[in-house]
Amino acid sequence: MGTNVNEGQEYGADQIQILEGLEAVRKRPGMYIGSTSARGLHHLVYEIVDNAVDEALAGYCDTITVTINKDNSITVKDNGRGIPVGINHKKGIPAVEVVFTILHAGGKFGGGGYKVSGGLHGVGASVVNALSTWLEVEIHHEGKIYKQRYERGKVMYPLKIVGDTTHRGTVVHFLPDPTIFEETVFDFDVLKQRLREMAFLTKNLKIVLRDKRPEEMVARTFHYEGGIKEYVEYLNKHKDPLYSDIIYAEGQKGDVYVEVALQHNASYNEGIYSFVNNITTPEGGTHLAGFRNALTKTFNDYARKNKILKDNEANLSGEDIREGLVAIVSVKLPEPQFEGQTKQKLGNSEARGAVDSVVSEQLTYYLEQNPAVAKIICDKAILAQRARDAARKARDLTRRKTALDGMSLPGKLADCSDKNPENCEIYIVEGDSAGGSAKTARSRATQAILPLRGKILNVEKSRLDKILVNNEIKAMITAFGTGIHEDFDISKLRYHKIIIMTDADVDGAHIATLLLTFLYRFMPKLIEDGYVYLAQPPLYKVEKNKKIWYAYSDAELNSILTEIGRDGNNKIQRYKGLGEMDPEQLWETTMDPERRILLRVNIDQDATSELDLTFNTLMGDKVEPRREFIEANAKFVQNLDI
Ligand code: TTJ
Repeated sequence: MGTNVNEGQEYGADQIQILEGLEAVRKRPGMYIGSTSARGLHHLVYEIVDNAVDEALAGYCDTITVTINKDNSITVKDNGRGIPVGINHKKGIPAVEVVFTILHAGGKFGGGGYKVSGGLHGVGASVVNALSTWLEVEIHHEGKIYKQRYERGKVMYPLKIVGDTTHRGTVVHFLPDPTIFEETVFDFDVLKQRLREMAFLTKNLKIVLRDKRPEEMVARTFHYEGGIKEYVEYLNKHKDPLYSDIIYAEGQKGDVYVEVALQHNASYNEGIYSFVNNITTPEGGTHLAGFRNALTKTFNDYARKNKILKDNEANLSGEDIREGLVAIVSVKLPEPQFEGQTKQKLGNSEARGAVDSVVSEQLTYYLEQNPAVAKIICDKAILAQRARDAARKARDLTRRKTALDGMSLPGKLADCSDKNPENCEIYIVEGDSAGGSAKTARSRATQAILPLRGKILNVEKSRLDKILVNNEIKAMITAFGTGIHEDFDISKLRYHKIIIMTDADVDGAHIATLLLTFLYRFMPKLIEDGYVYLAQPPLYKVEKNKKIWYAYSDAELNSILTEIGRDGNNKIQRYKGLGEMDPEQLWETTMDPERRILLRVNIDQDATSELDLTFNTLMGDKVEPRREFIEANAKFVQNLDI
């Protein structure tokens, strides 16, 4: 049915080349979308949405709707001008067909706007098509609906007109190929996070995410008139902003469009997130360097000029000025060059100067107009400077000490006898009594025990000088052996498993979170590389006729009771803490490598500004990991003001 748009289209050498191109994508999908795991699956959606966002950036589209359908297919719809349906003269087929069947053909057809290119993932719609069981595109253009369908990248029929319309825009509907992807179920929260980020980065663009899989459809709308200003506001929502303005600079230098928003909070960390053409650059690059340089220079100039810094006082360092800073640095440029191992670092040198000059000019002006805010920031930076001096002295002292004494291990540590780190694990245990049980229970050769007393310092709420004199923190740093921050050296790690063992209750979860926060801020690589684990003590002990079962969740308790029969002979004990277990029980349930459950802690690599911890269960066939704990901790860093 329908009218053939390009009657007599011939499939010649060009078309054969096309098929070979998409065949290559199907043979080595990882080369084009990074992986065929859940991460790669979700990238398909971003690839398609990126095209619609380009149309929004060009000023022709203000709403994008993404729908997860019942069958886990995805529909992306925009109200832009529509992918061109006219014949592309070079290829002799409609431009839309070029977009979906020719590798690396982007959506730039002489129009304005910035085409996202480069980076691992800016690979385009044809890759999504190649990796889909089927894909249908519908274009509403000048009263007509044009349609084409592809299966595994192959054209099913020439572009045809299938009806009339009063709308304009593009609809793409696709089903990821289950023979390519290990995971084919979309995660609403993962899409939500990225789409929200895209909406923040493109002011006034409305993005709707709908999930039709549940009985009742779920929908979220992301629409931010303030763009990245609202992004900063959102990131500081749970923090304690030091002033009410969000400082904002925007401008264009040559080909580079620059937008920056910032605000300080009362914390001691910096959270600067940089983007190039709406793609996150976790490793920064020239745009970030330009921003930092402008910030340091502008504040020092201001502080000198206004006698906040005296002539005989040292300059504020960049780090001092960035203490408690939350900022978004977003640049758009026509041909971004990505560098570094993971291609996540901007290399274009023109971006450095562009960001530097836009920020310097507008920030200087802002500070002059807002002396009260300027004073607040300078005062915080001066306090940071003093604390940093004190911390440096404390650290020099410990460095000298460790150099002289060799390694003086903490007194509380019961070390293991094996000296090969690969065989060794260290249990960080809450409380002296549980620590005592663990010391008795452990396998001495490979398991070390470090008991920690009571409350763990919240590193989010203290400056470095305070943190480095804390006994618990010092004990962990010396026991691990790696050093911290820029001194960190993974090759000195003394244990290849760092296992946090706390009570299975709210307080235990809180302590575990504080410990994870410390590790994340001081030795993030330990988490990134998968050395950090959470022990999972059981919640229940069931006894019947001298036989014992342990349950690690309510669900498991239920299934045990179903199995053994629910009668008066069952003795059920709810463990409230590690202390209620004798050493033998602790060994059997939580420490014996043959029987225990460990959760490995990860940092979600795609969650840029909203750092999430994820947990992988080791021995996952045994039981489900404890849900409450994960839920309490999943939104880890975003809510780092624990
Ligand atoms: C290009 O310049 C001429 C007018 O149309 C421009 C264009 O390609 N617009 C466009 C593409 N709008 N929307 C898209 C698009 C939307 C989706 C959902 C998917 C793809 C691949 C493109």
